[in-house]
Amino acid sequence: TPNLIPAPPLLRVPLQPDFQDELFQGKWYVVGLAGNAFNKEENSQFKMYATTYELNEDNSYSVTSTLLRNQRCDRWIRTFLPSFQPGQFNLGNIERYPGIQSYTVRVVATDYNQVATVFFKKVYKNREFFKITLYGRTKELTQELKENFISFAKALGLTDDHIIFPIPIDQCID
Ligand code: DKA
Repeated sequence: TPNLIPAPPLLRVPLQPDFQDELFQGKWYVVGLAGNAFNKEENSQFKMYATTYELNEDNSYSVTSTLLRNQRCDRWIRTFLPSFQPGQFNLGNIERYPGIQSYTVRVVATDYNQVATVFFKKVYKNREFFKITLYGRTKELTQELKENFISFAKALGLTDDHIIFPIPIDQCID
């Protein structure tokens, strides 16, 4: 098992002020992806996927990711439960995910209608993994937004090797 770049303490990860859970709903394309278990070389052909957030009555989100895999559309659904402050969540039904000891989600920044950055941290089999996503309401974002994402990833200790920009596709995610 390779060594992992340590996950930053949550306190060092910004939180979107006055997070609006209703406005964050809907479909987000994963325009950028970075994490301590990602490798640019191994993932050079990584295809874009989309994640949809739908608010439930109890203020949890149903979170559905749709990915093209082996010529089929795979769907992954999980629940994010609101945590102690708006914009922060924990994975619901964690007992259904063998090996996962904790899973925290934090919306770093968003304007709701164009772009978002979200931080995810999980403890899996006693190892701490983290990733950040650059979400877009569209499949393309400006170079400036992508560069801001790269800077943020590097501020968290990641390098260019850990940052990927998935290839836009039409299947499954439209
Ligand atoms: C995304 O990549 C959303 C990621 C959500 C991850 C939750 C997975 C929990 C099960 C291990 O857009």
